[in-house]
Amino acid sequence: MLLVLQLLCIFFVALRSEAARGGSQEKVRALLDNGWKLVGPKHAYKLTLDEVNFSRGRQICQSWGGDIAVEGIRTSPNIRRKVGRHLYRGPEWIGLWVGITDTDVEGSFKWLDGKPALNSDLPWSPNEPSHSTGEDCIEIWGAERDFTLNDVSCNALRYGLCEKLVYDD
Ligand SMILES: *[C@@H]1O[C@H](CO)[C@@H](O)[C@H](O)[C@H]1NC(C)=O
Ligand SMILES: [Ca+2]
Repeated sequence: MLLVLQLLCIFFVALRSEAARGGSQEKVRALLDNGWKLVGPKHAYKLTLDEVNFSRGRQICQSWGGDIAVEGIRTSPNIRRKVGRHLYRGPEWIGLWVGITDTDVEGSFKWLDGKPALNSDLPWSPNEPSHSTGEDCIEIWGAERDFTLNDVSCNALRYGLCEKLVYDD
């Protein structure tokens, strides 16, 4: 009797996890069909179709159910490079908006979720940050510059790097 109960339990647990997996696979397929790319363990990425200013980029990413990239990029510099390789379009002076700004206090960079950007979060290009007047937003430059960072005016036109959490485990 006990054995039968145990077997039934195992059977139902297996069924449930199968259903959960099927559900998230459908979700992932829909994302991929919409041009999102899975990069790294948890997130999907997609660029805005046009070059836009930072706030417009955020609007577009949010309308797609994401935001300008923060969490996945913060996790590891290699994710930054992988995302760049998958999505960067060039030319080299047109980078990708990433979710770090120093709009509040000049020189004090923060992620969009309010966490301070550590030095290790800021692999600058040589001679950057230049802090020219109003360079409060950050772009990821292209392969030519090893996907390093540049501070630039938030009004500049760049591709928004949108990020969406896919696997929340
Ligand atoms: C950003 O661009 C949008 C439209 O492309 C424009 O309406 C808006 O004023 C711009 N924002 C800033 C802060 O320049
Ligand atoms: Ca700069």
